[in-house]
Amino acid sequence: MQAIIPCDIAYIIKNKEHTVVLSGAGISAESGVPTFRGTDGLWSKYRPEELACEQAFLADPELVWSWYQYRRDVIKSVKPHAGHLALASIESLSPQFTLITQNVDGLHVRAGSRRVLELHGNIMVNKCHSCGEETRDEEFRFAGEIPKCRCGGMLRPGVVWFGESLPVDVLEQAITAAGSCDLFISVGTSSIVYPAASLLEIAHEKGAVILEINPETTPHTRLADYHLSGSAGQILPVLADAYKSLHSQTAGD
Ligand code: BJW
Ligand code: ZN
Repeated sequence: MQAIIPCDIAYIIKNKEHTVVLSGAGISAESGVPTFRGTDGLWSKYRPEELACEQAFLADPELVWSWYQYRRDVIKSVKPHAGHLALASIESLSPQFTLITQNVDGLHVRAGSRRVLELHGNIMVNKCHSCGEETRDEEFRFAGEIPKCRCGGMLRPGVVWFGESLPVDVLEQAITAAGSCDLFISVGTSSIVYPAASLLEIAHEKGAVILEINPETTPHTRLADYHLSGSAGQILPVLADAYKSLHSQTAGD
């Protein structure tokens, strides 16, 4: 592991052909969306494995819907922050850039990122537990009654729960991007949930430079070439500014 500052990283990005970013809940924390494995909040007494799974939904759909409605309300009330915007601006200057997110909050798209792969779905989507039909419904509010599909089945949030497969086409694109990138940036993820966490391993095996941005270490820190310890909202804007200024110097040459 090398000691490094964001300006040095900007040089690294500048010299790379394809940058892949894998983001997790930590990047949305500074917008006000709680992380999964944090310690504050009403829902912290539940581990994500206890609510984000089909067994929990079938055992107590009201409890699971209440959790998702609370999270939908939080997400609707927040905005992307400087870290999300920084990734969108790095993308706009990069030859090839893929943003893979585990987040279901849609904040990267709202920040202007264009090539976004949502590995775990989107929280604003409702999906039928019986027929699988999906509809994006931002107006729906859970108020105690489980919503029903036109087929009569129970509607659930259109996200990927534990034990469920990720959307095949999205996962394939993510694996291809991780296996062909030359720089892989992991930001705001605990790196413990698979198969998302395997993407960094794929990139590492193929020889990509690995950068991790997180105030804490993770099981993947040992694979990282660089670990920037700090928050996404502080580090990414510095990185984007340094990158932009390098870019304009080259453009002016
Ligand atoms: C900051 C910050 C700041 C804070 N700036 N950073 C291989 C090995 C072992 C287990 C498995 C395996 N393969 C599959 C499994 C099982 C399972 C799994 O991974 N379990 C692990 C817990 C061990 N995986 C699955 O079940 C997956 N499906 C699957 O594999 O299908 C195939 C299959 C099918 C059937 C049978 C067997 C296999 C599906 C996983 C779905 C995960 N779903 C969730 C919920 C999504 C919907 C929702 O939002 O409600 O996804 S769980 C939750 O965890 C959510 C997240 O996307 C995901 C990852 O969490 P994330 O983003 O990393 O957040 P945190 O909170 O953990 O970490 C935040 C980080 O930010 C921390 O590090 C902080 O330090 C940092 N931070 N502030 C920067 N300001
Ligand atoms: Zn249905």
